[in-house]
Amino acid sequence: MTRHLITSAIPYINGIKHLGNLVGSQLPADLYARYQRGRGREVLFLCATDEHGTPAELAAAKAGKPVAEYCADMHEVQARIAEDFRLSFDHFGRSSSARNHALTQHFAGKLADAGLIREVSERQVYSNADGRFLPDRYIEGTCPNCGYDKARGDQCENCTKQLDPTDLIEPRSAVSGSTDLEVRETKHLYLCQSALRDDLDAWIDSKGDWPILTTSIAKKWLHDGDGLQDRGITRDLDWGVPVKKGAEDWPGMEGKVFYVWFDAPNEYIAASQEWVDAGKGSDWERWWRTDKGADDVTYTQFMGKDNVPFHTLSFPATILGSGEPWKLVDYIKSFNYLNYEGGQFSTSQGRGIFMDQALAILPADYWRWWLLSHAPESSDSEFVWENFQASVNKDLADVLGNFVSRITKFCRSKFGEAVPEGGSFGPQEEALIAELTTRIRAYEGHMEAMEVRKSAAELRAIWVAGNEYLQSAAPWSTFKEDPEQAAAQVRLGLNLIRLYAVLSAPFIPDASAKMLAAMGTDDQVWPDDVAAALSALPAGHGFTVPDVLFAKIADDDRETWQAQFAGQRQ
Ligand code: B3M
Ligand code: ZN
Repeated sequence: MTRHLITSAIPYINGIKHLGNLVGSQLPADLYARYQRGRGREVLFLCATDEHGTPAELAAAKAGKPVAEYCADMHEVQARIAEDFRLSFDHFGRSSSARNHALTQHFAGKLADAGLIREVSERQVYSNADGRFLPDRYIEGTCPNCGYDKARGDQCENCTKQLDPTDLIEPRSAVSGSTDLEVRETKHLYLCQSALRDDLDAWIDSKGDWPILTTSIAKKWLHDGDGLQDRGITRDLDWGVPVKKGAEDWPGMEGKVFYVWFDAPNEYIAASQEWVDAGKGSDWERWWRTDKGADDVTYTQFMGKDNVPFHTLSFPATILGSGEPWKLVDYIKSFNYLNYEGGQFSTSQGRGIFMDQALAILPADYWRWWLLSHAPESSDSEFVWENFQASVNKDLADVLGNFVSRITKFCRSKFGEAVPEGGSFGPQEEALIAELTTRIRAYEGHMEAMEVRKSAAELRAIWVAGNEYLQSAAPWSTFKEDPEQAAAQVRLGLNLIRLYAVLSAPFIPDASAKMLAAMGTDDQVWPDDVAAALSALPAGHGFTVPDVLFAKIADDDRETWQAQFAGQRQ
């Protein structure tokens, strides 16, 4: 059976992430991991914090902490919030780990041995006002490709083009705003990506099933203009992976570190080593080395569209260039952006809702459901409070929550707190089973294809089907003339709760756990056979009426939150 290696883009360490970050990588990756586990497949789901580069240094300076301490603290904060959002990573690693240092230096050594690294005397931007070399992302200016005036020296956020700072028109220091910049000579290492262009091109061509969003971005950077450019992979910074060739020093590179985008993807592999070191697993190589069994692995990556060039070109260039039998990604699921109330979510401007703030007002499931059912897949999508309120109130409270509460309370009042005996399924029940079978197969298809919105819509339709059945079977009326028949209807309804818990767990794990607990079962077997699944809880099986699964959001609350989040995060 295939094993699933799943990674989410690793969030930067420089602060708590907003909901736009969450829905673009970690949350859909979690959905997929939970679904695959639910189907009984072996899964390794990894994420980490991305701890190097200038953003980490600057955030630490702002927090008044040494950068290593800042990263350690912020890693804990992010890990706790991830847990509170029920992100089910098998390991949440750190790109600053000793494992990643060693691995990154190892790759650099292999690439150098393969003749894929060259030294370049480079002219680099030095800020006289700031008294330092300015790393790429701390130079801002106008994008030569699209004209966006807040493009950063490493990448234009607007058109996703990877840039070099000297490409920018009218550059300025993002640290001080100063335009008193000069260019100084310094030596750096370049990865000869251009030598791998044909290999990368052929590899991407072999991925006919990838989403268009992914392949179009990759193809654009392979073929537009001069094609794939060699990339500088070292920086003049203190914090990062020291430049070494394997375990050896690299003459002339003293005091330099690898560029954060050179080390960050390697952390996907290093995280699996950390997972073993932490005693959670025993063999990382069977997930990553094709000479050690990883040929059976299906590897899926989740990320926002701005991360696609690094995963379709840069990281594969490292892997292919090493000449070693590492597992390459099989499928890249990428996302557009989620906007917030008519503008962008923004970490730097504190605009939107951040993960900790979200959980302070409502439990994880509410957010998970809205975010996933509105995932920015085919285009950007937008968070609007009214829409969030309506979707929670309708889908979660009226459809799912109400179903669970009605059937359990009715059973308790007429038959007591055990699955009732008697009666048998007739045409109405057969029709429901047939509809559910069709819908569950469709749900599986969408989940396998990582069609997040379609999966959510199908799941909702599955909940609706149960409600409609209950509405038309009306056991409360049936009970008056035919209590046996009502018993059969209620038995089906109670079994539906368990079925819903199993199917819904990837989206709303806490509600799912509550439903299973109320049904007095931990039978989470996937409903391959729907009829069988609907008799899993036999007559006489005890249950309890759960507390309200989802509270409705009142207009007052919505208005309060709307006002609370209208400004900037302090
Ligand atoms: N930290 C960017 C981001 O969080 C970056 C991803 C790295 S994936 C190896 O969007
Ligand atoms: Zn641009």
